Amino acid sequence: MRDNLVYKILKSHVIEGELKTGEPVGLKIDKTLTQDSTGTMAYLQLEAMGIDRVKTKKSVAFIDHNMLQQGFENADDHKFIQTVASKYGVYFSKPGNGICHQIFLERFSTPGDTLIGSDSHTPTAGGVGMLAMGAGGLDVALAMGGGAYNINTPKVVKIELTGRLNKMVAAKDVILEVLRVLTVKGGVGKVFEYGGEGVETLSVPERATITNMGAELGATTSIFPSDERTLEFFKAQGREEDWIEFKPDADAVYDEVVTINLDELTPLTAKPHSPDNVAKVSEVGKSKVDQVFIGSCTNSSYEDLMKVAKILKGNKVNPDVSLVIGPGSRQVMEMMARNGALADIISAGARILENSCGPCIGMGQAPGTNGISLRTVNRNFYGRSGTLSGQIYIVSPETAAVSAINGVLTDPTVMDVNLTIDMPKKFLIDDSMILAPAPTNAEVEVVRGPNIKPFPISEPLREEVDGRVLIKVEDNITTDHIMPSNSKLLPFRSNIPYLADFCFNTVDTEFPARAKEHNGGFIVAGNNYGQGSSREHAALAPLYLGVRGVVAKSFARIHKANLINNGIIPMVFENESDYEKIDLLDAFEIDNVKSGLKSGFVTVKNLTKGTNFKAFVELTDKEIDVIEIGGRLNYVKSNN
Ligand code: MIC
Ligand code: SF4
Repeated sequence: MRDNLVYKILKSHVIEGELKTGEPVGLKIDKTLTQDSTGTMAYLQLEAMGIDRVKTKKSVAFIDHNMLQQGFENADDHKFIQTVASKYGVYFSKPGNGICHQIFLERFSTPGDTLIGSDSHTPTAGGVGMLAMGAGGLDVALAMGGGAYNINTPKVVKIELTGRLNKMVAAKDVILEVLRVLTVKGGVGKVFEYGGEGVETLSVPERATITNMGAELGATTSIFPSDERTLEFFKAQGREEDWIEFKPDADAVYDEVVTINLDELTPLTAKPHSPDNVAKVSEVGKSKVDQVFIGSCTNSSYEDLMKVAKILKGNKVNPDVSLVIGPGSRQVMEMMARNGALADIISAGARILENSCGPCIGMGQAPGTNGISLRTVNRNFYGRSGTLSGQIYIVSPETAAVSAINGVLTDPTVMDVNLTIDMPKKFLIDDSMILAPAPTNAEVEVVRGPNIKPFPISEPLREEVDGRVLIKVEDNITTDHIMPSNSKLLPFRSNIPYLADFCFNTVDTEFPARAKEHNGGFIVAGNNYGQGSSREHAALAPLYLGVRGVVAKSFARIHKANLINNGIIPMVFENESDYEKIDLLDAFEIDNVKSGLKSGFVTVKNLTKGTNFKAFVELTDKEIDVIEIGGRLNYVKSNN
């Protein structure tokens, strides 16, 4: 049949539309995940949909992001999610059990199935052969309710891995190399399928590091086959019955092929402030390091942290460095506590955090002024660490650990340590922190703290849309720019009126006041607008501030979907040169919008300049209906 892995899953899950590259399809979703910082919204939306119980094979709610309980807000939100999950038939992973993607991989992943999660790193589960995609909370709520998940049929790019990694070169260096070659917008509209003889040299956690950070390419997702190495992992997790062999046809076809020779890779780093700003560690020079963080959903597996423990054993962390370790799950932490590796890490002088996202999302451990921080995370966007002047370099656990000892950024190949890890045949399995839902909906009362405020709902589209240009931003604006997240703001993820006052805060602190003064208006942006996280707050806060449309050179996939779901019109410049001709506070007017949406483009009048320009609106028929009726929730209600 010449099917690659991606088409095998797409063919068995397509329930709307036809599989033709670029064309919209609706997929049946087998499993879903949410985490707490997007989950409160997702479950409020699920409640608003008026269904009784989720209709997926399995849905899981994790608590891993908002872990610093500085006030009542986070603990209240945890309780809300716990009770609402139980009521609707969703499994609940308690705070302390670990990071959603790590636990999902360990305990819930199943090759050949579909997964969507309200977190952009959901593709982690692609490491075992799932088609796993990040989505906005509302899309996840809809999938929990049994609805299709809509994507454009992606191109499938084969990443052919040849050879084998050299010692001290890591899976992280593989994905950094892919990012170097393809950039943060190189994956838009594509799924990356890994193949070739190099695949079998990589363990499941290594594969998961690669699929996790594939999100930074802007890709729909990334996937590995499920083979003997995958079976080893499932056996160790006591889940052999969940494993199937899942391989592409021998003569499978691909839209493109990119070859990466593992033998040739050397340790790499992504310099501030973008994951594709990649250079060889050896060429960056021995910059002095203030902080090292080893953890996050990209690199916090048992295998990663055991390697770190081997490097640290018998050494001390440099006196000028703060080394912070965040294990990915309780399974990882407990196994390392029992085998003594955790003691080696503690003895070296590391600071041990609980099993959660932690510093990756600015939940504590913000570096000092101008601080240089090496991190094994997947994103080093401006301001994300919580310190605007912080300089975050993304590195592998090996580079991080060796540099923590030396006090300067160091190519780890200089150190001679045996990093072979004897992987246990059986992992420590204890699911007592995963709570099963109540048997029926009626048994549970949902507990709602005062921090949970109603979410804004868009209004039906008018014939004419007008307003001022409220902000004009550059290329590659991330959702961390649009709706920053840190320990001060994350507790308000269920309180849009509060959050809205910080919208675009790292770029332009006047934006919220300006938007309110002018009763809303437009955002003008460059390429790849809204890259990064899946947080729909980056659409909800602008919606609350009256934003009616975004005109950009191009959009990132999940953010575009979130704008549409919230009734905000995404428009793409026909001529990119028109971007240059727009200034802050120019008055825009778009007449006959509804017919414009149907014809695929609108004419935007710039009343201030007395000029016009054309913009494409690339929307499916369903998306047009969603915008016309004022967002996806209104659409769902009107179609029930
Ligand atoms: C991230 O890594 O940016 C996050 C925080 O996990 C987000 C989700 C969020 O903003 O809550 C993501 O990746 O989608
Ligand atoms: Fe958590 Fe960071 Fe992973 Fe996002 S990228 S899920 S914040 S660990």
